[in-house]
Amino acid sequence: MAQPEGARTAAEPAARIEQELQLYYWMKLVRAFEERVSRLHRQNKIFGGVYSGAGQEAIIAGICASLLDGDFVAPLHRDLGVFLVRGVDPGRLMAQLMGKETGLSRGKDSFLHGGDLEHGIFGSTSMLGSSLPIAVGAALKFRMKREKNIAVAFFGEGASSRGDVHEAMNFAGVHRLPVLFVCENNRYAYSTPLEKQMAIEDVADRAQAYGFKGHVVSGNDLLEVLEVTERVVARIRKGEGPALIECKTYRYRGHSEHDAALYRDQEELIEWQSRDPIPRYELFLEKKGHDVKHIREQIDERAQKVVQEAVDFAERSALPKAEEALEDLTAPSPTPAPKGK
Ligand SMILES: Cc1ncc(C[n+]2csc(CCOP(=O)(O)OP(=O)(O)O)c2C)c(N)n1
Repeated sequence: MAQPEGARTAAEPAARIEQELQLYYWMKLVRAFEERVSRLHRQNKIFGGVYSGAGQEAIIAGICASLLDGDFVAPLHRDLGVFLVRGVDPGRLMAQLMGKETGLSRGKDSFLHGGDLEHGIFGSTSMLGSSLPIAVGAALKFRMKREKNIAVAFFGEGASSRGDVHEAMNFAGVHRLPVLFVCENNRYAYSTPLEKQMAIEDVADRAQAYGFKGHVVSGNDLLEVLEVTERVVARIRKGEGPALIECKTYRYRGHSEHDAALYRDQEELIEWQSRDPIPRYELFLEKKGHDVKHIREQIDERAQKVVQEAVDFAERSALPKAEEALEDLTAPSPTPAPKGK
């Protein structure tokens, strides 16, 4: 990313400064994109449910910053930002949300199950937690083929109560597979509060039972997520087996756009908003000598432009044709082996 005006020019490596600003841009882009999606949902332009991750952007940016081409990611229904940060075209993503034929699944699904394997993104599954065994399977494939990549599985604290999650972690622990489990603990699973979900304080404690380390970080502090992830991912890539990072966070909106979240009180929301990851990171940038006001203006403008172009592209795109309804529903049959072999 070209450095915006206002970026400090101290004797620090340009790559580091560029990364600092790139992370800021990612959080801003994800927030702007999701805010727009919420508005479009109210205008009845979105196909299917909308599960906003507003408030959780530092997790997406901080985890994805350590990923490389070829890594496999299984995001949660709330992780639209993973698509943007992993480089999926924002226009195609918006078209997916609007059910258009230019979307990732050519208009055959809502955002919820849309994936993009070209960018190593597996579409989330309806059964909570069932994407963890899939990520573990991808990690097993990396191990069997001696590939250097890793798999990452995002899940919520609600999903962590499901059997699939434990089976996946157990298998990964036994076989020391290259997989990172990321729990986005936002304190509510739909309307179920944390204390009704589990009898322990930290999901991360469960990792010990499967023979690997669990780490707890503030999911609203990008620098903390980043620092722990870099360390943990380096160990996974070296072959030291799986790890779990639990990110404590909060979702600002309801479970989905149709949920007014009346089961939680306003004060709690306001308290968490005061820990918003974006202004918190701006403070860091300011301390490092950046002209934050200037950078914010430039980055907001850039993010809004990207979002607007994505909306324009999606709105211009056609709905899928009825005669294509049965295409791409199953994987192509493997080419039969030549006779006599
Ligand atoms: C096995 C299963 N049970 C219930 C649901 C309905 N459901 C969808 S999302 C959700 C809440 C999930 O909470 P959590 O895993 O903490 O993730 P969050 O939505 O908070 O990000 C529920 C109960 C489901 N999809 N699958």
